[in-house]
Amino acid sequence: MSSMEAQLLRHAMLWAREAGTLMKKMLDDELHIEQKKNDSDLVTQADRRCEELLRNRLAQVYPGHWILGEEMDGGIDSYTAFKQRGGGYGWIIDPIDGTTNYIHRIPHFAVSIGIVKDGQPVAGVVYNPLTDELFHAVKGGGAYLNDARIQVSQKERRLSEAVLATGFYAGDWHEESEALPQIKRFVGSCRNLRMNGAASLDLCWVACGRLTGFWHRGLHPWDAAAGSLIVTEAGGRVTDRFGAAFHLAMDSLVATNGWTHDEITSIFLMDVEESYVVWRDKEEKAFKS
Ligand code: 2AM
Ligand code: CA
Ligand code: CA
Ligand code: CA
Repeated sequence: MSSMEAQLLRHAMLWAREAGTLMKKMLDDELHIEQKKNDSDLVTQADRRCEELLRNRLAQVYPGHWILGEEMDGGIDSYTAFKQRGGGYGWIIDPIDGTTNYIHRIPHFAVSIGIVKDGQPVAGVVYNPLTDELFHAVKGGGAYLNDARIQVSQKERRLSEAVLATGFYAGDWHEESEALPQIKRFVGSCRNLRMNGAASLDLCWVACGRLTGFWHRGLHPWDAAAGSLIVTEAGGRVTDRFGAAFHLAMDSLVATNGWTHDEITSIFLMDVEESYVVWRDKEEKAFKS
């Protein structure tokens, strides 16, 4: 680890604890809740205050680094965001990951801070202030939960043994959506399924072996910037849902202990094959008529 990266990590850990303490304290008071797009897409004053805190610390200590944060940059699409920001060091922050849990006072949410250099993740920190669990990783340096080195689970080697987590948006549950048939297939083929409501923590739980794997569609860079590095540094595998190399602007993510990875991506490939068959039959019929 370079001394620069060690210093960035120290700051990320310090500020994650600071933001975590703030969101925990703000839980004691009335939460000021606002709707973003709908009843399932919410933001609180705590989300905004924590992002502000992180942005202020960053502007003071690293004025030359760029920032991408959910509550101030949420409207931009990921490709444009990365293009605009360019190279150098960047900080990708989710002030509260698991806002719905936070609002319902379910003790499962975190602050997530990912650091990238020229587009590549170099360090990541995810902190759950209620359990006081701080996950971190630096590229090439392994992954940690507090002071202990962590590793993905070596026990579950087949999908039938896997405990998987996922998450969906309210908008995913319509008739034509792929979400329902996929859930059905996974429920039928894995040990069991969880929907915990905080993607950054799901990734860390894959990294420390509590979960065998995790998949999600439509995540944003701040959901996965820290957690995806923590998984790979813990010996796990991260790709898109078809098994292609993962990057932060991607529309889908699959993170596993490695052993179960191909079985999981093959479930998504089944959908592609099915839609190919439907398309092919339609073409054939049109050709014959
Ligand atoms: P958030 O709490 O920071 O919004 C839940 O499946 C996971 O998806 C959470 O990590 C949540 O992050 C994220 N997510 C991102 N956009 C979402 C949306 N529009 N609705 C629900 N969850 C969303
Ligand atoms: Ca999030
Ligand atoms: Ca958030
Ligand atoms: Ca949100």
